[in-house]
Amino acid sequence: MVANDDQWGSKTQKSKKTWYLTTPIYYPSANLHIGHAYTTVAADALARFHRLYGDDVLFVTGTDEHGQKIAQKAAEANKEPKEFVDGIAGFIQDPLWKTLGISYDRFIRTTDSDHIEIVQHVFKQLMDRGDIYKGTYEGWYCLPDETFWTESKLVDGKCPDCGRPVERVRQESYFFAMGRYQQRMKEYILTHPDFIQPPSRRNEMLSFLDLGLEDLSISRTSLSWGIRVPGDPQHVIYVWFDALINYLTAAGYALANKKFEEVWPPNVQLVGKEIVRFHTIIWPIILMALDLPLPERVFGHGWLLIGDTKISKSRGNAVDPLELVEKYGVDAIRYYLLREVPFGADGNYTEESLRLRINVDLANDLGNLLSRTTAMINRFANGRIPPLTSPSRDIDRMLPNLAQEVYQGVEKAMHQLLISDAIQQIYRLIRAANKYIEDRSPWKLAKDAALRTELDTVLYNLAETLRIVSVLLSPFLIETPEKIRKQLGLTEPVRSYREAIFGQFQGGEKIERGEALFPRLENPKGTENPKSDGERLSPEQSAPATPKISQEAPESKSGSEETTQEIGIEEFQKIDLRVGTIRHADVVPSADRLLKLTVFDGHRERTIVSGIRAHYEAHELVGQQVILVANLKPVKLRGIMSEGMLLAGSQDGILSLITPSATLPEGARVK
Ligand code: ME8
Repeated sequence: MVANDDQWGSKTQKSKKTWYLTTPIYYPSANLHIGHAYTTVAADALARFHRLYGDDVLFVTGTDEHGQKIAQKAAEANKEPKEFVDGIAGFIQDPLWKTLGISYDRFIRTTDSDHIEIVQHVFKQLMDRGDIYKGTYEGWYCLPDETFWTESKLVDGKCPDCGRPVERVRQESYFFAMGRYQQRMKEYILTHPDFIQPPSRRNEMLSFLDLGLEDLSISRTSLSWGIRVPGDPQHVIYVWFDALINYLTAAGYALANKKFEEVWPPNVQLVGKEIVRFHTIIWPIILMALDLPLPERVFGHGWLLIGDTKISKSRGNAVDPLELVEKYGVDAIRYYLLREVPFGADGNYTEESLRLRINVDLANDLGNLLSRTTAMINRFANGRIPPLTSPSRDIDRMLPNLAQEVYQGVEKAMHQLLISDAIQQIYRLIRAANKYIEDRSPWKLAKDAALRTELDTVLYNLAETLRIVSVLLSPFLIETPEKIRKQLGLTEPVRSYREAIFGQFQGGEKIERGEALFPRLENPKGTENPKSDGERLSPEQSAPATPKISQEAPESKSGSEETTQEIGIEEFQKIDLRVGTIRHADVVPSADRLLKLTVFDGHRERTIVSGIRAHYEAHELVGQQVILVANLKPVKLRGIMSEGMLLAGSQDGILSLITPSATLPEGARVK
């Protein structure tokens, strides 16, 4: 598939610079939780996007294994520190990141021998340049954050960052002479508006610098679990100084090959907001002291919270990502992490919001689009994608135009690290395609042979849109794009983002219907599904586009697969089925799936609210005979009391009301 570069605003030439992306390296003090998965899945989506975009990508993540906290945890577990971290670092790689599909190029551990060498090399270089000197440190230390604090910075005698108690430390120490870089650092931030993102974090860092910058204690004698200071083995190097240098090690710093020149500096460094200070003050000053270029962008994203509390290992509210994957599947979890919270802001995690995303966005909007489209191609086009025709109606040009607009929107959002926005763009296309099905009602076009070309155009547009959706979703979801493509008869994986150009199907490709992409989850009792973005729906409305015939009937993926429990004739006879005639039909304002029907049942007129608006125009129903469940308990839908239910059959997005084959008197019993 060849796309025109100008049209798509993409690059024609690969840049020489490797696109270098990092996450924080996490403490293997306990198993990681969804907060860590949040950063890492976001980084993975960026890495996959850039690979598909044609960049050579170096994506690095790893573990920060030294320091007092880890030493203490190892002692508690009755293990040697190395043995302790080996277990957790191994688990993080496999099964954790493997299961979540994290496509890192290097998993760096600070106990790796090349890293130890580079840290000592940097230490020596800075000593030689006079940026490291020996002195005595007297002050406070926050163990959970592994951070030194002077008396004046404490808040109520506690750590100003996390509010936890600090311990008094007095020891001989090596110092990094950061203070002298204060002005240079400030100027750098001011003249590089993209360096710290989002802008609120930038302002915080400028204010921090204005308070004055002290030299940093970067060695400890009270601890043996760490990298030794070269030439002075009594001292081990401060864990943050050691950890930040991982970004140099992974880039190939000080190796005798050319890799470092191609890689350096990092294009994007993702971190949580609590460690922005380390990454935008201490880290860049180390680089300034080494005469190296600074990272292009450090992005401090917000926290996942439960209630008002940050999810964290030490607060005991950790949620295990593997348990969630086990329950809901990897793409559901990736989707939720990437879509739910605008990247940068804090956001609340709840299992309920996760289930809603699965039901509404994945099962309803995306899953139904695929199942309806393939079902209609099967039924109306013998299972083969019809050929591309040039559309004669404006409505049939809408999806091709929107697909191009969305592609450009996604690309722009991803370059700005607006991951959730990029996904929302893709959903504009998915939702527009679902609406297009309703607007064009292919099952109606299929009734008239003269409308064959129009029907072909509609089916082609839908298949192409889904193919494009499979391309656009590729950085975010790791199984679903392939599943969509398989059902569309495509065997090749997505290789380039530029495949998202409209018009690639030739016509004649054989589709291969498969299972539902995301089986719909039953709602826990008492909860409802919002349609999208917060709108609450009644149970009937929240039915997927493949409608249920009953509010209470169990959902079925398709009618033919349904298995039901046997019942006796007495139970069947409890259902009072009657013939009725629809006398009036109106739309229900603000409920785009509902019609309000007045049905005469032989005795009286009843109001029945029915979720069939996508399939019938109100006026075409008036006068039609229907079968109604006459003894169904009334229920309020959108404020209207609905007194019964109509029988309808449905499969794969096609719905038809059941009607007697000859006119019968209203009130006639149906048995
Ligand atoms: O700070 N919400 O490691 P760490 C969002 N080793 N992101 C979260 C999160 C939450 N509730 N909880 C954790 C360290 N994270 C150092 C880093 S880098 C040279 C050294 C993510 O195990 C987020 O990226 O405490 C945060 O910055 C990181 O995990 C902290 O991981």
